[in-house]
Amino acid sequence: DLHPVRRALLSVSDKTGLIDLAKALAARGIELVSTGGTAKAMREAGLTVRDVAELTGFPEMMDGRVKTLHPAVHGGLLALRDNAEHTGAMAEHGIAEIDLLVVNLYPFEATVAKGADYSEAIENIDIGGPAMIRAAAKNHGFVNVVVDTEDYQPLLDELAAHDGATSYAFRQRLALNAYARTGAYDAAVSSWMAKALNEPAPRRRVVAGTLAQTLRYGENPHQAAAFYTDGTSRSGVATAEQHQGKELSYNNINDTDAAFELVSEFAPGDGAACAIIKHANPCGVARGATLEEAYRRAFDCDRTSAFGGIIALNQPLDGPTAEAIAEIFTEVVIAPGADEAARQVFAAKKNLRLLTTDGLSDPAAGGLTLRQVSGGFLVQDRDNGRVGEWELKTVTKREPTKDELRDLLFAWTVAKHVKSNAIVYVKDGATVGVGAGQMSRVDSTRIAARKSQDMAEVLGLPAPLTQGAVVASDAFFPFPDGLLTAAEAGATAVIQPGGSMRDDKVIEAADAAGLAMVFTGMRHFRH
Ligand code: 93A
Repeated sequence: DLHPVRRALLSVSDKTGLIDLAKALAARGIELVSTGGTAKAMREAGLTVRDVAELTGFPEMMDGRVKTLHPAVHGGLLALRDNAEHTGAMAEHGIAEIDLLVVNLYPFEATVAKGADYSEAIENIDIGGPAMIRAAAKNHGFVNVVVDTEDYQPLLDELAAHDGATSYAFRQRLALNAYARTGAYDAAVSSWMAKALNEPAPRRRVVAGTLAQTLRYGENPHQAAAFYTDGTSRSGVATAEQHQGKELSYNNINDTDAAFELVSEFAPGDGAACAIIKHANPCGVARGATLEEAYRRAFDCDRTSAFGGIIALNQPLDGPTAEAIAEIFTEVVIAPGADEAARQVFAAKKNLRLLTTDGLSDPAAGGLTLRQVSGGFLVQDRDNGRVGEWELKTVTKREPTKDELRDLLFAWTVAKHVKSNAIVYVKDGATVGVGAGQMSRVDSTRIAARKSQDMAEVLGLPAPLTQGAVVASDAFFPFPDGLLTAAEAGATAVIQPGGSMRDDKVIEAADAAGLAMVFTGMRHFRH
């Protein structure tokens, strides 16, 4: 994969290091070709240089706007050296191979930074440079492309190491860097224009990712939207395979992600689990002896909200679960696989979208989450925090029972996936009341209890399922009132981070109500 360098084209605005580089290349017997100012600088240093105009048979024209934009240059950069048709075309048209391209672009960024006016900025948009860079980078099988002065020395080292040739791996690295440069350059032009035209932002924003899908619209029909993948996960919503149903919408993707990340907290080996999501919050999460039972128990947490929801399962979808799901309208089902029976059941439900993944997401995985704010964005580590049983600290006189403890940890895990302020009641491995997204914690506690009461009526139960349930709070109770509301609803045990100034008052209230309470020492805000 070594390829010798015999001819170099140098065209640089920033002449730093140019002469030393050119001298070293000339000393290796490499022919130097160059554009106006660059050629002049090299000649003044006593080097022998061929003008690009000699190669093209055209003078540089239009104030230099057209100097290298010619088949003699682009053919020399793009021709495949091992392709008879390409080498034939070179011979026929007298095109010389260019093995090394050294370019740095018109200083557009620096020009606009020093406050240049509109027409000066426009003149500083390099066209020929990026065209050559992209051509040379594409043909990195044979051609070297250097776009940074810092790469001059590594290039010379590479040539020295291989007796005037370069390796494929080296050329690949140069190409990768070259495309990053041209991408950033055009992004700078676009940002400058947006500013000059007083547009809030370029319509086609530069997003770090690969466009996976343009969406019909965003959160609302008047918002344009697209879905980008960033290659950081192999088993989440971004890599799932869709088997049927309409194209996913913006909100579908967002909710499906919330559902699948939540259900992925429950290892399939520990039993079946199901999460149902509406507006990015769970309206039911449950374990079950079977997947169908997990679904039905999750559904029973809040049947009203589950309508038109998004369902995630931690085991491959089977026939009986598919039958149960098909009883009401559901937008999306996502699972790590689906058997033939399940697919047949869903085949009759044309609008239901079925997605399968390769395994579950890893809740412990690292990574970053991004959130946009006006004029910028916030970056933070992914919330992969988990609390083990041994890390819990009982702060009340009463210790939780074994069953309570199991439910407390389940409730805590679910609370992590509920928008703050989050309150989650759990009984026997199923949520029985979820309070989400309230500005006051006591409101979340009341809402969750009231929803449970509503469900008791729907299900014809004598009492709401919060009776004898446990409760999780994603952050500390600042006052005893939230805790007392949970106790009134019938909760017997509490899990929360602790750390409030009034913890002693909250613990006192818990003891007075006969509750068992554990502190996690970790918070799970989610906004
Ligand atoms: O105006 S251009 O876009 N037209 C071209 O054909 C062209 N070819 C090279 N600018 C072009 N270049 C740029 O000229 C190079 O990217 C480099 O920045 C600059 C070098 O010009 P000179 O050698 O005259 O200083």
